[in-house]
Amino acid sequence: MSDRPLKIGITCYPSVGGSGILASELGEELAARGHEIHFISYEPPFRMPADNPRVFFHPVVVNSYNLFKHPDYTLPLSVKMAEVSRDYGLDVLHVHYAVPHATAAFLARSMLHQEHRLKIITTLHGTDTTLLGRDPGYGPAIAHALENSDAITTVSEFMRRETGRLLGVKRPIEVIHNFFEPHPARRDRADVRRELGIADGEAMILHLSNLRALKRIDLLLATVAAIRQRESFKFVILAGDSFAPFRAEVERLGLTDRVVVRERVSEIDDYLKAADLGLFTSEVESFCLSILEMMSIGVPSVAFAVGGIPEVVQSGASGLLVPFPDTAAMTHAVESLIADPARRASLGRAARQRAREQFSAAAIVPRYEALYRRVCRE
Ligand code: GMT
Repeated sequence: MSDRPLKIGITCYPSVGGSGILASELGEELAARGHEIHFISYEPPFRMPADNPRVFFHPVVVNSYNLFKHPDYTLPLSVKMAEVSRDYGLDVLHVHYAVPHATAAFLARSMLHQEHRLKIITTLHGTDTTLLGRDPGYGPAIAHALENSDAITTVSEFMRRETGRLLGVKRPIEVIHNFFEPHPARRDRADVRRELGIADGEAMILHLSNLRALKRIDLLLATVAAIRQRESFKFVILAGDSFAPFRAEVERLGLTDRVVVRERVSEIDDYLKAADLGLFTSEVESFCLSILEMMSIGVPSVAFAVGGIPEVVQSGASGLLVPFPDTAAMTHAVESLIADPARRASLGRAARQRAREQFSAAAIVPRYEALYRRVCRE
């Protein structure tokens, strides 16, 4: 196949979440490289590029019928995938997060029969393997959809191993790590810190996530509550979901004057740039895109050494990792960085360099392009 621009369908979860963010950023980067991008989902992805003539959005409409106790998304999604593939002549359908996207893509290809040999690439992001892959109600369907994809990728070596172990997939799984490109600042650092009430001399510790159970917000708050120099920091949480269920715990731990929460912020870059260090207590992460987001602007993180995180952060060089679930070690690591701005700066410099060399769009997007061209040729 020549190097003509490709027509690529992308399906992901549009709500706040690493897989949707990665898929949106990938679409933006591919469009900037001349490809035509068709997002297919029930809503425009959270960070879908706006006003780009090469980016299209095709909504999947889910009607509710009294007959069904649970509305079905898989079938309308597969019908829309088939329709868009046929009408726009898609070369590739790239689905992010296997459930139910990979199964819907398989159905779409079956609907098209021989009229259009649609290529399907499935990227596994995390709980599609580590949680749903273990569920007997999902595992066999996920494995079936993977065996019927033209290529399978995932975001870390950890995930590649787990997918083999939990789903018994025999096909090759290519590891293409996540990437992130920082956007230009819109507000200056001092302005953002003023808005958040960070006083001079206070370190800004930042956590961002969708607060799901595996993020272990209990351990996060326990770590922060144990920091001895109470006046030395503010803890800012950018919450992708309502923080209300955790308010009582913040109060119980006496953290009300230390914790600042912003919910469902779409422009996170300015907050990242205002931070001094990141803090993450997930019990499992296939990669942890939030850590990379901070690394890419030179902010080091403290996290548990779980899942794919050690592939992203080299402990002691580009951040600090401690064994799960040792919150005392976590607090100690945070305290050491609060007290040592020079160490923060040197870890931050190394983090930024690593992000640029290993996990930038320039390093990663060509690998997806090469994969698309390879499956189209096969
Ligand atoms: O698998 C999930 O829980 C959902 C997914 C998401 O949409 O946030 O998160 C995963 O994908 C991200 C992007 O590849 C990774 O950075 C996250 O580590 C991963 N989450 C988990 O593995 C828990």
